[in-house]
Amino acid sequence: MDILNAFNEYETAAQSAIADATSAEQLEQVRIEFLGQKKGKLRDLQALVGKATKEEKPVVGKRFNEVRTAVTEKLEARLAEVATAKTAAESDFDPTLPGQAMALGNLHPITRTITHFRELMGRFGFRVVEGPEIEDELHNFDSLNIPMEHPARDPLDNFYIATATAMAGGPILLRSQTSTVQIRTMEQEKAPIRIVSLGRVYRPDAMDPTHSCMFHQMEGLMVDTDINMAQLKTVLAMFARSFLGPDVEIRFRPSFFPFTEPSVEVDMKWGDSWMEIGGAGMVDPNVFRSVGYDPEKVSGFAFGLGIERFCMKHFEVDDIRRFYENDVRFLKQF
Ligand code: FA5
Repeated sequence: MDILNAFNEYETAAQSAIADATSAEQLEQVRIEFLGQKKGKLRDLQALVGKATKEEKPVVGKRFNEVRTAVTEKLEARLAEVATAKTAAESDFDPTLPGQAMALGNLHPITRTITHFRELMGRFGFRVVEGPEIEDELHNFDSLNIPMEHPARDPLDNFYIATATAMAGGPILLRSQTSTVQIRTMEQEKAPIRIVSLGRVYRPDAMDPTHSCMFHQMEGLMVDTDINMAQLKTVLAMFARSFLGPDVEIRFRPSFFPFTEPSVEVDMKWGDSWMEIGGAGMVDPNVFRSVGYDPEKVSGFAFGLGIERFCMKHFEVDDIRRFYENDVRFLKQF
């Protein structure tokens, strides 16, 4: 039937005109041309329907409606597509620009040092344990044989936390040393013990090239039946050489800590002078008693090392404050 051919031709032409249109304006032109009420090609088709014979009419009428609906729907769909494309084109998004490379971070030198310390001490057979940074006086002082009148307890030399103290019903402070973890470990475990604990400690010290008010310590504790000072010196010397190289010079000086007897301080060569890197000694019998150990049956050594100072030597940093200024130019070097 010629009429149906005309419908098909109309539909094909309309579909391709719609597909070719790339803007709302062009689509409006297509609408006027194909669906327009006044002069559009649809009117010509309508005229053909009018001319159809009585028999042809039902078929032709149905086809007319189909074609009109199909073209109208196609036009609307394309209009929506063009509108979305326009939004994307108008935005700042330019898919042809090269991507922005992600800046890769790296671990803080102190974090790297801590990881390295753990690994070295693990090889010496020391297990890593954790302890809280917020402490009571029992663990920070009492059990460590630090008497009530000792200057280490001075509120001006510690960070006491007023609110926590009020809530706990007893003095609470930020721990001033990791020796607290010796006590916590011995409270929970029986000898033999061989642990290290690495973490933050806090002291209101004046900041200078070797002092910070927050710094890190590595505590070590070894308790067994026959531990002596020679073993302590060997472990510390081996550790220092493993971390800082075989040529590092360290020395031990007699010193005093309430929780060790005898006690030493450990220094390392720093240019033409020496820098203190830690304290150590044989665990004081009073400490053993405070945790329920029998000092006649066990002996032990303990040490507390300043992690920042090792890190300074290792990475050749001459001022501790550099670690905590968050200067990316400095941190990038590691
Ligand atoms: C102590 O803290 C003892 N608890 C160490 C100890 C443990 C002795 C076990 C015996 C047995 P001292 O206050 O000296 O000791 O600190 C130990 C190390 O921490 C120092 O040698 C130093 O390396 C480091 N240190 C101390 N104060 C600071 C600070 N303000 N900033 C950076 N490092 C510090």
